[in-house]
Amino acid sequence: MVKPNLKVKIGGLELKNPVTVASGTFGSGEEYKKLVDLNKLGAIVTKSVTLKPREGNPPPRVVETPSGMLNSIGLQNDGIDAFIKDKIPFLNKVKTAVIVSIAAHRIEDYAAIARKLDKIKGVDAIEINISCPNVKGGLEFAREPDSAAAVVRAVRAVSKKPLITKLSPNVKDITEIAMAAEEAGSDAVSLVNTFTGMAIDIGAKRPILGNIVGGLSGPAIKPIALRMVWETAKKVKIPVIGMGGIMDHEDALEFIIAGASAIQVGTANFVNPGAAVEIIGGIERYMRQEKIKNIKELTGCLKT
Ligand code: RRO
Repeated sequence: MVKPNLKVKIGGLELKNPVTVASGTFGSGEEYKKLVDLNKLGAIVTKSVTLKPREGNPPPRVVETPSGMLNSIGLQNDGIDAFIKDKIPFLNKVKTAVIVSIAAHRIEDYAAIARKLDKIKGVDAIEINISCPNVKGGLEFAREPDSAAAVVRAVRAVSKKPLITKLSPNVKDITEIAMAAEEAGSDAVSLVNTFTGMAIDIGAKRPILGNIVGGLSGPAIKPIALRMVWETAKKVKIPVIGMGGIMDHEDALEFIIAGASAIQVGTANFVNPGAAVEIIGGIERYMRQEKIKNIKELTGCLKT
């Protein structure tokens, strides 16, 4: 059998395969260059960047739970100008799509960051993070269709890059937010960001995280994320990028069969930096076994 075709399209952007690494779990890629052949990845999604530098939340910022991980990083980053100066030169050398995640508290700040990125060669798409659970107001734009749409419209007005809107699971109906993002001009939606949760040190009778609450990711959230991806993919015409506890190629295939055009590997990178590359190999093996020539045949092929 000829090599299966794993190429997928996200708006105008073609990815060599559907396996990408999730924002906040892979730095800006350079940190992983000695561990992983970055050129094999479908895309690198960088840690969310804000207009001005941010120190992030007080430690501890990460805690392991029996089936997942809680984080409360609090959007630590050096700000967009330092990102462009320090990170883009390396990212320009990688033969992988680069998706820059952006976050803000004000609509005009989202637009200001996107305007700066619009001029930068080597930024292939923007992921609009409206769903950070760990900073005050970080989730505000993700909660209502109108506010999500307002952010997307403001970014769309200043950017020609493909736009992906990253959605929160901490909402009443994620499909409504996805449809609003589509209507406002988003080229894709990615879901889900982390679920708000907490952990307590029973000896000290204190929260373990410095910020008390954090975002839960990992295998614990996979069935819920999968259900949300399935529901969303039925409601929008734009590509859905699925994530939430994908640890191996079988998890990735579940998301693709549920309706995801591409997937993001997040928490698994902390356990095994090679996870995403292994997942690409696993998907290819499955396609050969099942005699599937094109990954597009798999997206949303769920029989119900
Ligand atoms: O930085 C964080 O604490 C963080 C962000 Br921006 C996000 O979108 N999701 C998450 O779990 N943590």
